[in-house]
Amino acid sequence: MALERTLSIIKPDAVAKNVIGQIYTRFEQAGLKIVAARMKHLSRAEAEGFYAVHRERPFFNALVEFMISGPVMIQVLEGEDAVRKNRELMGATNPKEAAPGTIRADFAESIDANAVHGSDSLENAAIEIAYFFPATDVYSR
Ligand code: RTP
Ligand code: MG
Repeated sequence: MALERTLSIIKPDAVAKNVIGQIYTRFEQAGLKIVAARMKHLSRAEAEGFYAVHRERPFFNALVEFMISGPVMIQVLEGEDAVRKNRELMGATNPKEAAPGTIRADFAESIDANAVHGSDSLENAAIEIAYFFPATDVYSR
């Protein structure tokens, strides 16, 4: 299996709940290394640009409003099969459907305030990592 990188965002609801450390522990226990990290309060333009693929979806405005409602914690995770592994740790988009023990089952309230983002493919991971981190700020190890 290949060493991969994926982009993870701890969304405003989970930052407000003070569970950054608990979520980081799950990444670490799954063998994912944090190789870049940054806390940031996204501007509307940054959030809209990040979610540009969803621009035509009915939930786009609500998603952007939520993502700019407070600071987020953005990290690059590195490890074997990192994209899929992170999605597995996250659980289903709707926390009501998320498997027990997943981040969303344990920390998310609703499909809008669902605690975390994770890249959904290796291709999108590369695009999303570059959106937030210059290559020199990612410390592969
Ligand atoms: P994410 O991108 O945040 O990791 O989540 P995801 O892949 O599981 O879900 P995606 O389809 O990419 O949607 C992005 C975010 O938009 C919100 N959403 N709301 N009301 C709705 O039907 C709906 N569908 C999606 C969620 O907050 C989702 O995480
Ligand atoms: Mg997605």
